[in-house]
Amino acid sequence: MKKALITGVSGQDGAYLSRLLLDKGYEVTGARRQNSQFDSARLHKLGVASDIRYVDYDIGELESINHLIRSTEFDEVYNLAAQSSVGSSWEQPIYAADVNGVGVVRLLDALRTYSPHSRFYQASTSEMFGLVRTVPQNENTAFYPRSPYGVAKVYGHFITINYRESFGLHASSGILFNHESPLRGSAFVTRKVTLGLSRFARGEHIPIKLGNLNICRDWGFAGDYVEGMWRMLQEDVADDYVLATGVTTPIREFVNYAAEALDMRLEWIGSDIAEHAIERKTGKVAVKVDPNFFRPAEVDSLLGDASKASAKLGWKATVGIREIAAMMAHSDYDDWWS
Ligand code: NAP
Ligand code: F7E
Repeated sequence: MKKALITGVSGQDGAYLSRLLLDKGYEVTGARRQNSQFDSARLHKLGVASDIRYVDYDIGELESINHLIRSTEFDEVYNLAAQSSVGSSWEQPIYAADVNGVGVVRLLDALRTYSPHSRFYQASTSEMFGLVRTVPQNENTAFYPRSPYGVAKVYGHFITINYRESFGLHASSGILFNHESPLRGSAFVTRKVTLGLSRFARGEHIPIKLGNLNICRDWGFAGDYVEGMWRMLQEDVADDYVLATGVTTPIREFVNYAAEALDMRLEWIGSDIAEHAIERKTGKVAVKVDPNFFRPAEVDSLLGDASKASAKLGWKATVGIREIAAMMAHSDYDDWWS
């Protein structure tokens, strides 16, 4: 039985990856951060909470990481733990640097010292492309991060490559574009929209306040992306891969897809900060712009080219954005009733 360690096991990807690995017969250890109230809601939702073995650790403490890596000989280590909110990274830039950047080298160094044969996955991100240099973005596109989150992730990405090249670790980095699901955190824009619209559909007519509606993202389904993570670690040679759908969609369009799924029709009126959407049946405002959600620096548009993952890993995204919006909207609407 293969043994896998997942940091960030309580998050969206941690839950989907746990389910995937358990289905494949792995023994899954989930690293939980010490001194935080462990939220196992997503793991319960996928029915895997009681099949995981949990260990407590602190990604900020070298001794804690060393202890974690020494405790078991893991075949595969997936580093998903992060301060993952780009917006919050401006409020806690040093924390973001420590968890998302230096935290990665703490793990890599423990692996080099105590478990050099473990395979390692680093959760890199399309946010590293930031102010994009080419369209679409692939593994050769230069990085230009636009947030403390993105800057820290660039360090995590390159230190993973450096430990692979310096010490021969089987360390791979997945440059994943945005991926969503009904388990997405409620502060991310897609889930904020599906939660808000499902409340609206239930009769609670409070407008959703959003930031910049012109932003475009290459949104995929989290279930597909954890399969890609696993495939990277099954390769004989470690490498870096982009995972993306190859389709980019403006936020406004995502809102329309989610509304459609809830049998609502939106009419967009006005521009810039006066832009808003009226729901036709009720005549009430369902969405409006609130500049408080604008970011100090933006990533306007991302579009990924996952042809390397397709050619080498046989991976491709299977769920389109319209389907994802409907899946999330229906899940939020149904949960409301239960
Ligand atoms: P998520 O749902 O926000 O989960 C983040 C996880 O990290 C949670 O388990 C959280 O634990 C943990 N964490 C937060 N701060 C921590 C700390 N100081 N020490 C240890 N653990 C900490 O994120 P996700 O969407 O699953 O993303 C997984 C990884 O992929 C992250 O590294 C993210 O940056 C990266 N990524 C995500 C996307 C995406 O679109 N989802 C795209 C590219 C890359 P608690 O429950 O204790 O808070
Ligand atoms: O924002 C805009 C916002 O917070 C997407 C993380 O998983 O994916 C995620 O980061 C876009 C941004 O995700 C609101 O300005 C407008 O341009 O859903 P988000 P993110 O920042 O792309 C990447 C790949 C990761 O690696 C991260 O870990 O939507 N936007 N209005 C808004 N965003 C939010 N959150 N809330 C709004 O009201």
